Amino acid sequence: MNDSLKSKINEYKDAVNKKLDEYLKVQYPEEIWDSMRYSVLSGGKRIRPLLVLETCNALSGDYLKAIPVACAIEMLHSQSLIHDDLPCMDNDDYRRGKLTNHKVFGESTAVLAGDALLSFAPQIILQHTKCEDSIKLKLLEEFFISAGAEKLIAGQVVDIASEGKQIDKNTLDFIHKNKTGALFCLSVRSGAMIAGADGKTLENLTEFAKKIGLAFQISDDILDETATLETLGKTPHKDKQAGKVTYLSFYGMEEAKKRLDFLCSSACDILEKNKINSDILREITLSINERVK
Ligand code: GRG
Repeated sequence: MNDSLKSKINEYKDAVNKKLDEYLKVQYPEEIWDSMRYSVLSGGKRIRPLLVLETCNALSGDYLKAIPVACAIEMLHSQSLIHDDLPCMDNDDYRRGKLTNHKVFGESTAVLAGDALLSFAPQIILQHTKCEDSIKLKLLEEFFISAGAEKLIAGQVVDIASEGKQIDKNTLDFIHKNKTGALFCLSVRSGAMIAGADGKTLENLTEFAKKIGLAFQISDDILDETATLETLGKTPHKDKQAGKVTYLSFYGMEEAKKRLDFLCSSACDILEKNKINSDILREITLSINERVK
């Protein structure tokens, strides 16, 4: 990646991290804000906020206007990780190279920190996004749908119900289109809506986001098997231990990598065909493929 792309990506990440820190100001009772801050400000690749800001920028929007929604989506993502790590779900001790939220703050505070992030995030969109009310309403509608029983929660429910079972490809796709793909789509669409994208552009970008969302999950499944606690930041081999079917166990390594490659190159084709000129969206796509190289 060239230096100017690296510096733009760092500019985006710094802007998001600064605002997250600002929005999540500690108040009484401190315990809950400390717990929320612990997870949200604990690193992470910030891929979803980057997608929001760069999609807005690539469509000639002002990316600064998209920062509140980028932060809100990162809060939602953090909430889903806190709850996913709980003993009643995936039961993980490590996340982003640190102890999981419930290991530090206890289960009841971790549940409440997730709940608090989920209700705080849309307030950030509502109070801080400078755009027309009709766009703000649409951002909120898509945020709530993505977080709810039609998307994120649907994926999680079917994932849990499928543990130890030999599921088919449609079920596997359903889980990950919702658990992972939904927030990729929400990110790209939110950035595009703030830039004032038309329906056709939104459709094309949704197709792009679906492909990189699935690609990201395939790379995640491969890394769960091949990476270490140090590089992964969380306990490896969890999927196998939980008896989960993954893209890796379903297709085998060679085919899984082929699919990952295909999804990333067709995502880049969508950008090119539709003249969405963004070296950063392209670079993010390539980096998803590079994760497992
Ligand atoms: C929304 C109310 C509500 C509940 C959430 C727990 C749950 C229901 C859903 C689980 C969603 C989940 C954990 C999906 C996994 C997605 C995924 C690939 C996470 C890893 O993302 P990275 O690698 O993480 O971008 P970093 O740490 O870099 O941010």
